[in-house]
Amino acid sequence: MRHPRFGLLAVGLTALTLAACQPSSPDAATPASATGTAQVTVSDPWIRETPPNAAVAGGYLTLRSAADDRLVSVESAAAAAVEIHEMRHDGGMMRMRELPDGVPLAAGTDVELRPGGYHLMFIDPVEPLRAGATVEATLHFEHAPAQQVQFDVRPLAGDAAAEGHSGH
Ligand SMILES: [Cu+2]
Repeated sequence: MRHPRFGLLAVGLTALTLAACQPSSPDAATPASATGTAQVTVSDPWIRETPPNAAVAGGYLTLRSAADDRLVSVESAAAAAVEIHEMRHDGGMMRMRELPDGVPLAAGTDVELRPGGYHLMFIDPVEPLRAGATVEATLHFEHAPAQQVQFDVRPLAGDAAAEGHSGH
C-alpha cells in the first residue's frame, strides 16, 4: 500500500514543480525580447549653425539606452550624408575620424555627443543651417527601433571646435 501512495505523491510534486516553473518562464524570456524594443532616450539634439558654403555641420545630442545598444547610423534629408565621428587629441592635435561601427551605448549610461568628442557630421548641408531652424534626422540603432529626432540649429558663437571642422 505504501509504495503506490509514495508514487502518487512523487508525481504530485513533479506536477507542482512544473506548474511553479510556468509563470516564471515568460518573465525570463522578457529581457531577451525587450532588447528588440528597448527605447533610447534622446536629449538636447542640436546642430551648430553653418557659415555660408560650409561643407559640414556638427550635430550633438545625449543618448541613454535602457539596454546595451549602439548608434549605428544617422540619415537626414537636410544633408548629403550624416557620419558618426569621434574627435580626440592626437599628438597635441585635435583630429577626427569616422566611426564605421558607430557609438556603443552601455545600458543606463548617458553617452554625450558634444563638441570635442563624439559627434555627428552632417556632410554637404542641402542649404545653410540657420540658427533657429530645426533639422530632422533619423537615428538607427543596432537593437532599438529607429527614432526620428529634431535638431535645433544654434548660433556659431565663435567656438574653437568649429575651426577643426572647417579643415575636415
Ligand atoms: Cu567630424
